[in-house]
Amino acid sequence: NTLIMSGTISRYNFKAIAPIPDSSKLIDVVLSKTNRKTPTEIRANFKITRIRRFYMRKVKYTQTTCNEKLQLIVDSFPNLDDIHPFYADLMNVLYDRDHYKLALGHVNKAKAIVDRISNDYVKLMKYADSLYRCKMLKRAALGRMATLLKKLKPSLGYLEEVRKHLARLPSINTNTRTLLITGYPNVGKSSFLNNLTKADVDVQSYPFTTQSLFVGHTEYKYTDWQIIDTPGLLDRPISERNTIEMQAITALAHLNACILYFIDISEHCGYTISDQIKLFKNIRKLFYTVDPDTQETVVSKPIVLVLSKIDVTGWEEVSQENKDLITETAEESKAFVVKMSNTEKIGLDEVKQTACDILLDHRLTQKAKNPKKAESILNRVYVATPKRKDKVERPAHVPKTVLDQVPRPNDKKTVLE
Ligand SMILES: Nc1nc2c(ncn2[C@@H]2O[C@H](COP(=O)(O)OP(=O)(O)OP(=O)(O)O)[C@@H](O)[C@H]2O)c(=O)[nH]1
Ligand SMILES: [Mg+2]
Repeated sequence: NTLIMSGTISRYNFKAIAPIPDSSKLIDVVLSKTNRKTPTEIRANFKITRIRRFYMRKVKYTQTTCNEKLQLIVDSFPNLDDIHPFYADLMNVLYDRDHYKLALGHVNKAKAIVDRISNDYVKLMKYADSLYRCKMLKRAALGRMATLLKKLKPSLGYLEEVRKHLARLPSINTNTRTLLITGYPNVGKSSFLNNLTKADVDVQSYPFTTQSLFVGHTEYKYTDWQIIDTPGLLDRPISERNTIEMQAITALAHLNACILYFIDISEHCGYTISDQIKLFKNIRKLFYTVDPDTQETVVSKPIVLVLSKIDVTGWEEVSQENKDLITETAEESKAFVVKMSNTEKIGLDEVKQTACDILLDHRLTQKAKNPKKAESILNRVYVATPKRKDKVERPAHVPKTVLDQVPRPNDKKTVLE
């Protein structure tokens, strides 16, 4: 049986895109290649057919180089329809899907125009009756191609900016085991990532320190886990969220991860516990899905409510009202509650273990529920039942020495010390 790899590629090498030349550089490269590869070795006394052929070749050569360069640019950028929805959405948030598609479309369309220019002038050259005419037509053709490339300036400039930014994006694997940290600003998210990984993310005593996604790696049960830190969120409708917050929302919506929702119970972050719970309830729908069979809403992502900064305010000091609020919310969302402190290093491992364990558990149940997965596992299990080849009885032979050592049911059990 052949194993067919399906699904989308989980990791993209966005860092491998070659720098995009600006339009004048592109014109330079194309024209100088034409000059180098098709040197002028033609004289007025040559036969006109030979002269025509020479200049036609020059125009066609320029057309080919031009289109090769443009194709290379188009091919080097990911197609938003082919990549994982997380990356497609993230790129939409960061670079605007329409702008991106328009820029690539602009470059792509230029190829067809180059072809048309080339064809038009090659046709005209068939009627040129002198070296001078041929040369003028060639010059006009190359000139028009150069003008066309010049018009690509804004699109090429934009694509180069996108390329530079893409190269700085963290490499998030959409398939690997993931813990996703979220919550209000200033609640200790980045400090937690730094405590568990070598990520070394900036930590400051003011909100909005983290402005993009960060990824760190840790080990649990002998496998690699990625932990993603996200920018802090405020409680507001999605339409009012800015680019920075939308990166966090995109990750929350698309990544199959265990969600670590941080609640600063000391309220030192500047937001009350009840506000933090309100935000949780607002974004909670991102972790729910509707079961296609029962039409019931189910919690599709495991959640841990991480109560942070317990070195400042212990759980006992939290008002009864807030305690109830937290406990009820956790029950509603089937979330686990773990208390921790980054500065005193209390509960760090407990948060990690809880999160990892419930994600592993969740992945197992998801796999068992998926009928396709179950079927594919069954397909790999094959129970062979041998057919009898004759009537001869072949009883199992157990040596007497072994039989003698087998304890009978009424033998006394020996207890090992
Ligand atoms: N006392 C105490 N302070 C903490 C703890 N964790 C973080 N802090 C402090 O809280 C402040 C914010 O910490 P960050 O880790 O930057 O918080 P964040 O959630 O990443 O904040 P944003 O990036 O702005 O969303 C810093 O001054 C930290 O030193 C903790 O467990 N106890
Ligand atoms: Mg941060």
